[in-house]
Amino acid sequence: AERYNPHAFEHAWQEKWEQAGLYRFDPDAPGEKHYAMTMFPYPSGNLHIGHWYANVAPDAHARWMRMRGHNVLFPMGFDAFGLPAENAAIRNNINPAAWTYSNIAHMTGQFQRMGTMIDWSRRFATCDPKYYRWNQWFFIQFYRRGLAYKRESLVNWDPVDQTVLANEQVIDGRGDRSGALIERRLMSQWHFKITDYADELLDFTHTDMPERVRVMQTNWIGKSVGAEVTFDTPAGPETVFTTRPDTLMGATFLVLAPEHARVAALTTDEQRAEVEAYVVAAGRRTDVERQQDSGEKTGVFTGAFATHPITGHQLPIWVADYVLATYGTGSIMAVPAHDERDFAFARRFGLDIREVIRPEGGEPMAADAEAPYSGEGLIVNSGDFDGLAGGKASIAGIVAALEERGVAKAKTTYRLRDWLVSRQRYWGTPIPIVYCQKCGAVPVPEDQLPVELPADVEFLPTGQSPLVLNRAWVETTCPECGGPAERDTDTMDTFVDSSWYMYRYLSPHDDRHPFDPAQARLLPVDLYTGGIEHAILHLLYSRFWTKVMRDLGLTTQHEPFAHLRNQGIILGEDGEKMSKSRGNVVDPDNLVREYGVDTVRTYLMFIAPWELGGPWDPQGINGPAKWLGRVWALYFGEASGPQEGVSEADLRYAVHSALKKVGGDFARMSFNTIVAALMELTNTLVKAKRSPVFGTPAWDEALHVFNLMLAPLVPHIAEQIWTERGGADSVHVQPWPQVDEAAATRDTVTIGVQVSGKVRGEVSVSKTAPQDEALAAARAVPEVARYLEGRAVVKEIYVPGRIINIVVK
Ligand code: ANZ
Ligand code: ZN
Repeated sequence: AERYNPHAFEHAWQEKWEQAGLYRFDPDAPGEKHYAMTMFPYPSGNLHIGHWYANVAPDAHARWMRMRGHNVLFPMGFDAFGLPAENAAIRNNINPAAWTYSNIAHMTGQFQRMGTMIDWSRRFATCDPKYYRWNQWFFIQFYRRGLAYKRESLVNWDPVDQTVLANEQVIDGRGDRSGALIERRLMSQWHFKITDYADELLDFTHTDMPERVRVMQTNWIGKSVGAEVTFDTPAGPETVFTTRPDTLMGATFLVLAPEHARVAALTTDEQRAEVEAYVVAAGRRTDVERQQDSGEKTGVFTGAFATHPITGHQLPIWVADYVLATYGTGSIMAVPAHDERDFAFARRFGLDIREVIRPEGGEPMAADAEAPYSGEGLIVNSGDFDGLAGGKASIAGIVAALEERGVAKAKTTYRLRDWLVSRQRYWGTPIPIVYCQKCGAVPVPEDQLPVELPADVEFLPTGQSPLVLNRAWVETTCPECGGPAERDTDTMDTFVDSSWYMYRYLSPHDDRHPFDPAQARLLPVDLYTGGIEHAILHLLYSRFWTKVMRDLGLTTQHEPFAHLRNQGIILGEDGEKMSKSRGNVVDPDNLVREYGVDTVRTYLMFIAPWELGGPWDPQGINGPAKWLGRVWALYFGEASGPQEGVSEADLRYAVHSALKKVGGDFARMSFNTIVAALMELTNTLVKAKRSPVFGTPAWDEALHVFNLMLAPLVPHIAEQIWTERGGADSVHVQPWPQVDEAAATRDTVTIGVQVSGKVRGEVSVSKTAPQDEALAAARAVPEVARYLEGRAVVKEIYVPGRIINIVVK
């Protein structure tokens, strides 16, 4: 009767669903389990359109899975530790916990307004001591297994956020949050030994991740197969890592990283001042700057020479910052004839270039060559090795030969570093270690966990964590000897929190285990969705964490996620990333107030292929708004307009072929095409309402099936329709309808009918209709009949399923 007014019922339904516990997950309910998760948000204060985009489509998918009979767990929590809370505390003198929890309350309300099927009884925040005590418990298990260790290391110091960052958090030499230029500092820090799992992390057999995510992780781990070769030097044997042992005879000098421990010992007195100045200058440059191929190579001679292990030649030893201290052994054998960087360096400083790989049938390298040769070929100028194939293929054989002579050893190197977890910040999980003068580092006994963050802290911009300044908290007793001891004043990287939160949803209130082992049958997460920005860090860390949990006997899973899918990004109208400073931010709350939740949900699924995203179009939302108005009128309005000729078969074909398409598109997570298919079906239904099929059982079936198809996408209007049509219970506990395959496939096709080569009308006939039948149907089409009247037919052409042409005179 009335027009579509979502505000009349959307909120009421949300409250009813919540009261009825409609979305409460019961692990013992029937149906095959399906664990769906979207990446939990940081409680920054407000849900933005990106959160909506990330959550609405997976919600529709989870609802669809539920209707298909799965027992669906779809939880949500908050990634609640981290710098913004602390920075807000420093700026506005508010407690980080108060700031965080008030944001969580607000954002939970916003999530509820989205109409998702999230089971809120499982919500948790990682800043809750009930959660982070398990971070500490895990830390201690890692420590006991030798997977957590403390060592001095050269770290990335963010001078703005006043903390150390993991390599993964340094982007182009800058802190990923602060944007500050990162400094290098030597500090004693806790690390997790993710490198123990490097090879296993390269294996994606048990997890289905998009190709580009696998590539990014693989590159990050950066496995290089090669050899270590040892050269004698005046300061002892120096080992280098090379991926090209086949070029050993072309090594004409060695290069050490400026931070290499042996630089001082090798440097001769004449060279000392120059080398020291160079090392200081290099310390000010970031790894990225150093590795830029464009910049001119810099370096300095140490004055010392190394002995080539085969020829005995004396090779000068240089220091240069294109060699990184943190990769391989921090030193290289330079082969300028075949390596770009070595070539540039040799040209710059006039060092020898010796060709050892030559393309088959090629000329010897010219003395004034302008570039190295890095391709395949035959080994030359290399004594016994001459004539062998050079390049990757022959490396194993060459290494074996060098191993026999005792000058090299096969070696595989990884770019991946151990995970640095110490942060000099307050708002994180305290590291559960105390330091005793007698006993050294001692883990806090498990029955004393959690080590809680003290609440009475002051935030002063001193560059020191409030934990350091809180002596009452720092001073404690040693669990081993009872003597005086001090707590570790660092907190854990917040990536620790998100590395295992998928387990916590299984039993979020368990205070005896990180998760209840009886719930392990719900693992792994069947479908994990989130942004591509987490392709490396978060995913690698959580994969690592699961493997450690497996090795601790906590799970039998090898991977946390069976399938991962990434959504795209909704950009501003201008095609730029949405940001307050650009003034192109779209506020979902305003859209909901204006159009209602279901329209916003529809638009976010319709706006673009979900995995691609795209720019926001403020006009675009009118389409979905109008569509839902038509859907409403279809059920509750008066039919008006000319009579139509929809048959029962037409209607059932439209309904069941749409149902089939929508099911397939849900399985592929192709949400925009689902909305398009339902819009198209609406057109047919609107026509059918003005046709003889109206009021027949096929009509009732159509309205029923369409109602069920709407449910996952637009849960509120679907529920309202369901109830007003007298449906029992909720539309959201109904089974997904079955496709009637016979109805969904039709062998009829629509063919254009030409009269003397001009298309005058269309006719629907079976693909296999005999000529008489097809032509009879064609002549009966009114537009065609008009052109035939009073004319003589000279020829009739019929290609079944394709062409009908009636030629007249
Ligand atoms: C000799 C050689 C000859 C090399 C040649 C390359 C080509 P990936 O593939 O990335 O692992 N290298 C080793 N340690 C290094 C460090 N700490 N800093 C900078 N460069 C380093 O690269 C391995 C190659 O990079 C090694 O193989 C070494 O140079 C260099 F025709 O050794 B090669
Ligand atoms: Zn002690």
